[in-house]
Amino acid sequence: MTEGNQDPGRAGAAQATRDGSEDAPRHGGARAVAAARAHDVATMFTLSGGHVFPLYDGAVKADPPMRLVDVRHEQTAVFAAEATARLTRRPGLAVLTAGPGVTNGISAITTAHFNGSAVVVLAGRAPDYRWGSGSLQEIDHPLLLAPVTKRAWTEHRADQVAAAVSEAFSIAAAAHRGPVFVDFSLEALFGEAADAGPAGPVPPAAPAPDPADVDAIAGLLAGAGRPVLVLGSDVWLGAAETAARAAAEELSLPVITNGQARGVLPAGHDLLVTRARAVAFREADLVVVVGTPLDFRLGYGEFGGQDGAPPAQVVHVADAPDQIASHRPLAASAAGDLVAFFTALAGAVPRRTGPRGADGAAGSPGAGRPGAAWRKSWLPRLQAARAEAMAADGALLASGADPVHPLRIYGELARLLDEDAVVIGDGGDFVSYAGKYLEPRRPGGWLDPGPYGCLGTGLGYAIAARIARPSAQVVLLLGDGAAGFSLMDADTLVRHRLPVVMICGNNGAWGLEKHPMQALYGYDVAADLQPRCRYDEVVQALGGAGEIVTRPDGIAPALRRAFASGVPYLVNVITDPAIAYPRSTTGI
Ligand SMILES: Cc1ncc(C[n+]2csc(CCOP(=O)(O)OP(=O)(O)O)c2C)c(N)n1
Ligand SMILES: [Mg+2]
Repeated sequence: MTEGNQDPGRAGAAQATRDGSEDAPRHGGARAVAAARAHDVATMFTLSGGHVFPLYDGAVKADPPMRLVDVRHEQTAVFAAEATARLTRRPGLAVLTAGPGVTNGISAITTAHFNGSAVVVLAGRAPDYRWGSGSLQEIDHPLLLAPVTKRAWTEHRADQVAAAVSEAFSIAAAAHRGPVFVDFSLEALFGEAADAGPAGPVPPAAPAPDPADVDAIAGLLAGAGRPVLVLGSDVWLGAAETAARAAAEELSLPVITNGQARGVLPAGHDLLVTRARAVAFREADLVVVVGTPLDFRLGYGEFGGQDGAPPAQVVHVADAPDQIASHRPLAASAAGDLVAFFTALAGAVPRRTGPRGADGAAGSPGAGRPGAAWRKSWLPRLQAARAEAMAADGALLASGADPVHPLRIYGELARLLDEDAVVIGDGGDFVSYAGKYLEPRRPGGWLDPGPYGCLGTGLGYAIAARIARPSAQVVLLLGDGAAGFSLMDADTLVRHRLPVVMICGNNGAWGLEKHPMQALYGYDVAADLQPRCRYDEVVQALGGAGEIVTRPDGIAPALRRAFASGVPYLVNVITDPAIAYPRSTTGI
């Protein structure tokens, strides 16, 4: 086990304080760790390299030591930091060594950029005194990182390290959140400073949206006949889940959720019509999208307009003005704190519809009741479409087909999941099925890769989830292709004693690419993987456990063994390679 840094006996003489403000000379690494801790960071995810040794020394000798989780690929370290931010809503920290350590982390940093995740990446950097002479791994990282971070810069002075780290965390955590990168020249990190330098600023609270904007949205809702409210990840990340649910309930708004907002309305809630998405988006006259971009996942914000009907009016609400869509006309928009938005909206709509009455009928004294009009026919229409979709699923979720239909796995898994389970998806078709058919009962427990769609998030997300939610079930759904990117980090689960249930939907193919290529060209290449590859034995070889399942009735008992095992466990389910997820969009 490599958890020796947890041993208080190893804490040395140079103790870090929470604010790093005492005056004894300490190296930049100790200053950085103290500053990170002052921003609520509990864990450093990393992969070793000499350029960052002082950050480890700082972690080990802090009092108490900072938990250090060493992984097998830098992208896993950054994905773990990203999942920490997404699950705990406090910033995540990854430490990468110079050069290839940083470049290996870039896909994960970009994922954090697309997901609006508050991640700070601290990195080593070749020494200043030799800069330009070609020392090992000398490269100017911030130039590479600038396009995918909120800010990327180099710190050259030991006495500025604490301030730089503190500033990085403040920038990352301020709405709209995102990754921040700082690299430290060897002089800054190994050099000693007597002074911690100026303290970094506290992240500013997002301002409330302009009341006039909220009022305009309330006016649109008051005049709508078929409105839909779409909730996305920033509703969760902005801690607005309670306010969002209260507003939806107050206004009787049909709700569709995506990303980390899944679960804001729990599975089975009257107003949750995610399963009737197609009907809702086709027939709505007003779509209010909050906390998620109008990207390919939402048809780029084009709703309705079929068969000669006018397109729906679209409202976009985000936590910061630069997140408001500019690629399509909007009927209204608002930017700012999302709790304040939902609270203001719930109050503003009744004001626009008149006094609240008892029966809600138009033209009666109850006409002012929020949602009066759409409660009568629009909501029931969506609820009926939802019921129809769910009834149609039943047969496949219970499918006895051999080879296994992937949906049967979710039929079995849904029965075993606790309310607070964390479910992570890393893969193609296999994970698309999960996104559609596993409806969370709480927000903040679902992690998909987000709009950047990067395969390989799996083990990093799982490591972080296990640490962030120590008593919850953590389930990682892996396509067999996706598994190849990060499965070596099952070793990290084993070394750090982090039990996770991994379920591999093994169709022996890059399914999400194979089927579309077949459809386009009538043949496919570069899309096959080894059939029945024993990914379960990979995890066993790394010190975990696992088993292969080839028949539908073997799934439930295997999952039960996995949950009971208390170790990293991979259930390798061989699924039917002929089955393609029925996809209506390619995202292009
Ligand atoms: C890093 C990265 N490389 C390639 C892709 C393109 N891609 C998207 S889905 C997919 C296939 C995934 O296969 P698998 O994980 O086995 O899931 P399946 O579709 O077979 O269920 C590929 C290659 C990607 N999204 N990310
Ligand atoms: Mg596959």
